[in-house]
Parts: sequence; C-alpha cells; structure tokens
Amino acid sequence: MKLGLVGLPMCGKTTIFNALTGANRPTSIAAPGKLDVQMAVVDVPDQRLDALYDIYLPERKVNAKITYADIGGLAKGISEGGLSGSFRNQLSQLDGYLHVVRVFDDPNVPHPEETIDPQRDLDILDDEFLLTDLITVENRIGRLKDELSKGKDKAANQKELDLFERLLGTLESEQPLRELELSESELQQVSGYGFLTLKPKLVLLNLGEERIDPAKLVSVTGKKTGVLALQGQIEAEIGQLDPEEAAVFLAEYGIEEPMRDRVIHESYELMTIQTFFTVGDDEVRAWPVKIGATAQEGAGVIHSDLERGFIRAEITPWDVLVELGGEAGARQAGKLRLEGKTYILQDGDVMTVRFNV
Ligand SMILES: Nc1nc2c(ncn2[C@@H]2O[C@H](COP(=O)(O)OP(=O)(O)OP(=O)(O)O)[C@@H](O)[C@H]2O)c(=O)[nH]1
Ligand SMILES: [Mg+2]
Repeated sequence: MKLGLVGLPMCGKTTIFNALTGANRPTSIAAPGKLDVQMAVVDVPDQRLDALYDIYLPERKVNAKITYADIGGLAKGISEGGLSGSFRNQLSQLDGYLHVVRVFDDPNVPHPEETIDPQRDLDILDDEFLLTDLITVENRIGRLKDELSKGKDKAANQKELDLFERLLGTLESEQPLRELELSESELQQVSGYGFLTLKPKLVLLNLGEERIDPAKLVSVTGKKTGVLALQGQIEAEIGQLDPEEAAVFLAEYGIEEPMRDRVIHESYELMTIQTFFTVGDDEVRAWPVKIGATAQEGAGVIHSDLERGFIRAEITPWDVLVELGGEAGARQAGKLRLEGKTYILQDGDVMTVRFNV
C-alpha cells in the first residue's frame, strides 16, 4: 500500500513523514510547482503476527508494508490546465492520500495564504485535484465523441461515453469521483486514468502544540474520506527517541496511540483492507487483502500460481492457532477448517493454500 503526503507548502508534510517513518529528513522549503518526492517503507506493526512468530519461531517474520511518499511542490494555482505530467504520474500511482492541513500558528513559519484557515487550505488542493480530473474527463469525452462520429466501435464507445458523462456530471457539481457509485467493471474501466478524486483521502490536521477537536476546524464528509488530528512536530521529535523514552513523552502529552499506529489503522479502514496470515517454519507473514475477498483472491495476493491452481484452503483464526500451539494442535482439535474458493476471508485468518499448477 502506497500513501502520499500532500498539502500546501509549509503545512508540515515532511515533519509528519519523519514522524511516520522515523526518518530524519530536513524540513526545507520545497519550491512550489517543482515536484519533490521522498519515499520510505515501514512495517505495519501487528501483535497477532508477533504471537504467531513466538509459536513457530521461524527464520523470518514479515510484516505487511506501507510506503509513504512525501510529495512536495503542490501549491495553489499549479493545475491550470490540469496538473502537469510529473505530478499526475506520481499522484496517480498512490493508493490514497494523506492530506496534511496546517493548523499550527508560528510567526517563524510563513504560510502561503498568510493566515491560518484549515478549511480554506483543504479546499484549495481539493479544487486543484478536481480540476485535474475534470480536464482528463473532458479530454476523454472529446475523443470518444470524435470516434463515435467516425462510426468506430459504436457500442463500446457509447458505453464508455455514458460512463464518462456521469463522471463529468459529478465533477461539474464539485463532487469528488469517490462520491459516485461505480460497479466493479466501471472501476476497472476508469482505473487506467488514475483519477485523483477517486482515491481515498485521509485529512491530517497538523495541530502543533495545541489540542483541538477536528470537528471545530474542518468539515470532512463523504465516502472514503477521514480525518485525524495530530501534533506533527511533537510526534516527530518523540519518534527520534528510543521506545522507553518515547512512551514517557507520549504519556506526558496525553497521546494515547502514536501517530504511526493511528494513521495505519485509519488508512486500512478507509481502504477497506484487512489482514490474513501465513505460517510455517521458514516464515510467518501478514498479508493485506480487501475486505470481502475470497480465499482464492487472497491466494492471489501471495502468488498468481496459488490463485490459478487453487484447490482449497486450510483456515484457522490466528488466536485459535496460538492457543492450540500451531497447525498440528489445531488439526487435532478439529479447528483447522477446509474451505473452498468462494470462502470469504476474515480478518486474522491464518491460511494455508493447497494448490496444483
Ligand atoms: N510550531 C510548529 N512548527 C511546525 C509544526 N510542524 C511543522 N512545523 C515547522 O513548519 C515548517 C515547515 O514544516 P515542513 O514539515 O517542512 O512542511 P512541508 O509541508 O514539508 O513544507 P514544504 O516541503 O516546504 O512544502 C518547519 O520549519 C517545521 O519545523 C508544528 O506542529 N508546530
Ligand atoms: Mg517538505
């Protein structure tokens, strides 16, 4: 899963990137309009995986991973005529956005809009994204009409045109594309366009030293959209400490769950992702999978051969497996279930795929 930190200049993207990844990237001023990207991969902490590891004691423990991208250079007005290719390429590769909005007030840190106004700032970038999608949709509609007038691929082109007219209607009424109800096949059809307003969005309010109720600052509603209030600078500093010291400071500031964990939890929820596990003497591993995925689709997350040659899956909930000391114990106790292709995976399932290719 790849998540990108976006926001207006000087809102605290790099500070939050450091807090999320433990990096120590200098907070310097990125030139507005000039794309600047830094990435880091982090493990998704998971106590269930740790418990499975303690039973199997395999060579490797492989956590699920998240890639964070600190994306500098976005600013008001840079998407006239649509965001430029390099920005769009970068942004369309993301699975979701972490939209950082500045709340902290500090006379030493200039603000591109001079004053502190979280809702205004949030809307500025949202508008840029919306405009970028609008231009893509308009261009595509123009091309489809052109093809249709030449009598090419009539049925297919008309169907696509109908779909794109719906996208246009949504964008023209200033709604992000994530608001639109799209079927699996429609989503498939638009997936190649990398629409920015179709991606899940988690708003990160960078509060600074104060603690304020997010509802007092911005109104964030709609599908696949969430909001978290964070103390960027404080957490970035705590992130540089060793775990014991960090725990003391977190308690002192009354931060119950560190930003790293909160952002991951919320992102999994927004993207409707859950976790299943595989176990063995060589490795125990956590795999992210869409909620609602079947056992066969889950097998495909591991390897396409496993999906293709899927015969059945042996399934045990992780806590049952831990309690019974592993698969042998679970089998003896009759707790290792055999499931077919269409079984819907549950969060925390341990799966062994039987397959034949
Ligand atoms: N007082 C205060 N300053 C902060 C906070 N978070 C970030 N800053 C400061 O604000 C300035 C900008 O922070 P960055 O993290 O570099 O912001 P950015 O969004 O990455 O900025 P660009 O990459 O230039 O667009 C830096 O000097 C930070 O130290 C905060 O919570 N409180
Ligand atoms: Mg930065």
